Formats: sequence, C-alpha cells, structure tokens
Amino acid sequence: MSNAIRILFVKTYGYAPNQAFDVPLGVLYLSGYLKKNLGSKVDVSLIDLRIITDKHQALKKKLREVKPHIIGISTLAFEHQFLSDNVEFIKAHAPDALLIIGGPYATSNAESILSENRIDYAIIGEGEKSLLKLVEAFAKGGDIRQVKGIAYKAEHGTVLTEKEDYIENLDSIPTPDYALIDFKDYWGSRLQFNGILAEKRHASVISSRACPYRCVYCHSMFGKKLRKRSAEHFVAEIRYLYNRYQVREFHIIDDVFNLDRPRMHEICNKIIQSGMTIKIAFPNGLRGDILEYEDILILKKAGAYMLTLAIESGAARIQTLIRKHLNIAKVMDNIAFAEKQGLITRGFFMLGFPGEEIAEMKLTVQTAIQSKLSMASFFVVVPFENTELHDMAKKHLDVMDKDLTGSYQSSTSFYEKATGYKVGRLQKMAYLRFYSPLRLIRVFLKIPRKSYQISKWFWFAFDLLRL
Ligand code: B12
Repeated sequence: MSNAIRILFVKTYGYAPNQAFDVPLGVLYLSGYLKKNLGSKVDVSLIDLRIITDKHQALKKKLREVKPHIIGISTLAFEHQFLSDNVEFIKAHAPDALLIIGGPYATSNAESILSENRIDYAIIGEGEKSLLKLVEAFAKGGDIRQVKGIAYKAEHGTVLTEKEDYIENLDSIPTPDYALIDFKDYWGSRLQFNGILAEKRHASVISSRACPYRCVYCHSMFGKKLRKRSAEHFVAEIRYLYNRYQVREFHIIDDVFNLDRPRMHEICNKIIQSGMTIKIAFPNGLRGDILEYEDILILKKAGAYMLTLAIESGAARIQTLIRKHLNIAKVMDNIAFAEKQGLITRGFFMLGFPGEEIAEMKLTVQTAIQSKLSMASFFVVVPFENTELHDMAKKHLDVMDKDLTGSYQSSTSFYEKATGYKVGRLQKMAYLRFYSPLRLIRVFLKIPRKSYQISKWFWFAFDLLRL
C-alpha cells in the first residue's frame, strides 16, 4: 500500500421503499477537488449503499479492502436512520479511522448527529474547502479543530468553528470524479428522479449553487447568493460526459437554473452550436413565474423535453405563509405554453402545511387538475428539523418525533397528527383525479421512451395502492 491518505466515502440510503436515486454528485465533486489539490497524496474510494442489496456485508468488505484512514459519510436528513443502525458497525470494522460526516443532514443537524453518534467531525454546507483542509491537517498531524466550517464535540457541547467562505469561482472546481462510479449502476434503476427518461444514458449536472429565495421548508445548503459557473465551463462538462461516457440526456439540477436569464440563453446557444444532439430535463430546478416564452423556446431548441415547476400550493395565503410568493397565474400560463410547444411539464405540490385549511389543500389539488400539466407529484409536507417550517409546525404540535420530521415522503404526516385530518387520503385522491384517462393518453403520446414509462407507471400504481 502507498503512503497516500485513504479516504472512503460512504453514500447512505433511506429506508422508504422504492426510492429513486442518481449518481452521488456531491461526493464526486469532493473527490475531484481532493485529487486536484492533493494528487497522489490521496487515494479516494466510494461505496454507494443505495445501489447495493446486501449492504452490511458489502460495507464490511469495503472497509476491510480499503482500510481507510478517513471515512466520509454523505447523508440526507431522511436517511438519518442509517447512522443509528451503522455507525457502531463501521466503528467495529474500522476502529482507527477518522469518522466524518457531510452533506445536507450534517449541515442541518450537526449538533444532534454528534451528540447521538460516535462521529468525529461534521462538515457544514459546501464541502470542498473544509474537507481539503481537514485532510491536510490530518496528514500533517495538525489540529483539525482549527479547520473552518466544521463541528465537533467538546466537553461543554458541540463546537462550530468559524464559517468557511464559499467558493466564489465555481469554474475553479474540477469536473466531478466520475472514475469513482460505474454509470451503468445508475442507468438500470426502475426509479429515476426525473420521472421519465428520453435516453437511458443520463447524468445530473449543476451549473450554479445557492438560491436567493427564502422558502420556509428549505435547508439552505449553499447560502443565499447565487454563484454561477460560466457557460463555457458548464457546456464543456456536458461535452466531456457526451464524449467520454456517451451521455445523451442531461438533468440540470440547479436550485433555480433560470435566475440569470442571459446566462441561461448563453448556455442554450452554446449547446445548440456545439453540434451535440442531447436531451435536457429539469427534475427540480426552474422557477415558473420568472420564465418567459422565449426562455421556453430556447430551452426546447437546446434539447429540453421536460420541465419541472415546483408550485407547492394553489392558495395565495399559503404562498405568502411559506414565503415562496409564486405568481401562480404566470406559472399556469407558462405551463400551457410549454405544453403547446410539445414539452412535458411536471408540477410539484405540497399538502398539509402548518395551519393550512382543508379547503386550501383542495384548491391546490384543483389547481393541478385544471392546469395543462402532463405530470404532477403531490407530497405530504414534512417539516424537517432546523427549518422555519419546523418552527411553524411546533406551534401546532408539541411533540415532533423524528418520524414526522425526518422521513422521506410519509403519508402519515405531522398535519394528520396535529389535526386528525388524513392528508394521505387526499394525496391518493389527488393522484387518482389528476391522472384521468384523458390526461394519461395525452401524456403517453408525448413521452419519449414509452415502454420504459409503462413499466414505471405500473410500479407507481402498485406503490400507490400499497400507501
Ligand atoms: C436536485 C435535488 C433534488 C432532485 C434530485 C435530482 C437528481 N437528479 O439528483 C429531486 C427533485 C428528485 C429531489 C428530491 C428530494 N429532495 Co432534493 N435537492 C436537490 C438539490 C437542489 C441539489 C442536490 C445536489 O446534487 N447538489 C449538488 C451537490 C454538489 O451538493 P451536495 O450533494 O449537497 O454535496 C455538497 C455538500 O453537501 C457536501 N457534502 C456532501 N456529502 C458529503 C460528504 C462528506 C464526507 C463531506 C465532508 C461533505 C459532503 O459537499 C458537497 C460539495 O460541496 C438540493 C439542494 C442543493 N442545492 O443542494 C436538494 C436537497 C438535497 N433535497 C432535499 C430534500 C428534502 C429532498 C426530498 C426529501 C424532498 C421530498 N420530500 O421528496 C427528495 C428526496 C429524494 C431522494 N430520494 O434523494 C433537501 C435535503 C435536506 C436535508 N437536510 O437533508 C435539499 C438540501 C433541499 C433543501 N435546500 O432543503 N431533490
């Protein structure tokens, strides 16, 4: 074995059945950044437990094989149960490794994670700089507690070190380290985040970090000031994936890709001029009321076939309450226009906000049904800990246990506990009413890979009946 510092990333999984997953982009970014800055001084590997059936066995084997100096766990809040089930297991099989955690859950819940688990350090928010400095300090035998942007447990409680500055020039971050994965592991799954696929060979890409809006349910991961990659840098990555891995479909997963419209047009124009024939979809990241017709047209020309618009609520009072302040009429108009252009639109809706009237939820369902949307997802609100939404929810329910505040998409919700009203039932009704035979036929005619979609719908209906 070389003298390099061996780092093993562990991508954790959620326990809800049939969860979609995609490549662990955050970890791939970190690996690229470490390798660029430390070269052969680091030896990075990954185990993505979401794609493995026999998870414990595989983890044990990997720990034995790699003998990591540092284990870096990457977790989302709804995957929290992984820690109580596995940290001791990891400790038993790699007792000498430094155990650190990063990602959205570490960012939102560092204090409870460190007090409840034998984890040495949590890295808060954007991980590249802090992780690099932590690895450097580790390699030199320096004081890790001096590293910015981390949390650790001390005698008197959790200590949060000074905040690390965000990386202003996103073009300075290298391409995600795709050598850590085999794309095939992510191309076969029956559940894709996007809901539909035009091409099997797909990849998620991100062109900016942060979002200036202040929606109450958000764990602000990358701050409130938008930081952007240049159009050249972003399109070069698309070209790299196109040539190197024959990726033909790109999922742009920025928080709000269309915040800077001139830049969005520049990216689209560069793709059009590049000669690449690609499909583009947006599993999450477009804001529907700042979108203009000309944006939709150029997105289509660049290859976009599917746009997701997070609408959340059809009720104006709820839009104010959750501070999304979405202009619903404008979004509906854009949906109708995009659909007319042959694009597939999907709406995200949330049911059961604290203090929401039943009539307001029904209005949301009605808004979806009356829209020209091809697809809709109705989520039962989960007030994740350390969000403003969680504070709002606490005013309606004294005891907020982890099942209500850290689950994936449960149909027994905080709202039901607080009011007795079964939001899950409304959610089911919403799906059944939204997907009318007429809409299904209309959507079916539009979707690109029909056989793939039929199998997806089959499993979706199967899961819905089990709810
Ligand atoms: C795209 C996206 C989606 C897409 C996924 C599409 C896709 N193809 O990937 C869709 C719409 C499907 C989705 C769904 C959901 N999402 Co989402 N999503 C995002 C989004 C916008 C980007 C994620 C991403 O890839 N970021 C880019 C990479 C580079 O960032 P990263 O993974 O966070 O990694 C960085 C750091 O976290 C850190 N890091 C990560 N791992 C590690 C490990 C170590 C050891 C270290 C040191 C550091 C570290 O360093 C990395 C580089 O800086 C984020 C918000 C955001 N801006 O990040 C929300 C976000 C991740 N989603 C969130 C939520 C809640 C959900 C849902 C649960 C919502 C719901 N109720 O259904 C589902 C869960 C789906 C699932 N099974 O995972 C929350 C998670 C909150 C939390 N604390 O866990 C976020 C943070 C949104 C928010 N701002 O609150 N999502």
